[in-house]
Amino acid sequence: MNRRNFLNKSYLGLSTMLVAPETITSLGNKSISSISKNSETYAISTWSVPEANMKAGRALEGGFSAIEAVVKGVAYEESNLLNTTVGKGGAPDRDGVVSLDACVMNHTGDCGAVLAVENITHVAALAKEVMEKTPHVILAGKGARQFAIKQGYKPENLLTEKSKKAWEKWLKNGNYQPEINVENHDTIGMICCDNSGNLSGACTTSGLAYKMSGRVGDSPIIGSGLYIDNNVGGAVATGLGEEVIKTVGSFLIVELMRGGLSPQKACEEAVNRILEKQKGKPNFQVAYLATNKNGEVGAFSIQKGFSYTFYKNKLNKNIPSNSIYK
Ligand code: SD4
Repeated sequence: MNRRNFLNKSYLGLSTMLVAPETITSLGNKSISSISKNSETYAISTWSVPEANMKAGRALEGGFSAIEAVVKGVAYEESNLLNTTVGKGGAPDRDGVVSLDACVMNHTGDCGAVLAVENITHVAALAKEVMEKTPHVILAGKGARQFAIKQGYKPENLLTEKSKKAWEKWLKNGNYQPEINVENHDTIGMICCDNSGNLSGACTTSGLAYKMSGRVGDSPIIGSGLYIDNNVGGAVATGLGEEVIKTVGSFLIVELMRGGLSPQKACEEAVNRILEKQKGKPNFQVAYLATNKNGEVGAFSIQKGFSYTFYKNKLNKNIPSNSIYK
């Protein structure tokens, strides 16, 4: 099933059903231990990514841990040539070079990230290797690429003919403006809950199309593009990374949930933090997706058009998110 069919078959209006009301009265540190773990596995991802999300959901059902499942899931989009904002086939920077960003975070609070990596498709898996096999959290650029090759990753040309043509067309004007076009935002942020009730997440992207060389967005920045606290919940971001970084969006959402907000309310508050700084209607998109330890899910965006994919009990659904601007 292609993405658009999947989107068309989505269950409109289901978001209100899945986003439970404020059932958590307090997630403050003292009450955390009394919250029962949700041992039903589930996977959530930003945007309409049915295959990737299902891969993760099925991996969880097969007994894989949340961190293994997120990496397996997002790998699908990283090698999907039709997705021009993730992995191989991703839009290049202004100089025609595809550079990828990714990070992962697991239930123990360990994390790994790779920034501005060229020629390596599966950067979320690479971020997991940084987490597991190095004393560091972040590897960038050449060093990340060298580490990947040492780990046995094959360098590839990530620029497809289609992306090259689109870039050449863009070069004619060469005007860089952040775009709110929904189709231009497909960065995949994924959070999984495994059968031990543990949460892990991954975020992987080629970043903004035609960015400046060396530009890194929110996606590989722990706390901005992704944050997990296994006692509280997790959050992921997509959209204009600069605005997410300025408000440390994903960390903010997790802290708001720790303070007692539902995932939905926390996402809304994080979007508001961005809007507070804007004069008038912003011309960019930022969207958040979050879950807590009760298995509740929330999503919210600035502009309309954001949706997320939710896999649970063998059902994979695309759910439209609410937004500030309709
Ligand atoms: C970035 N947040 O690099 C990413 C872009 C994005 O869907 O989400 N695109 O700023």
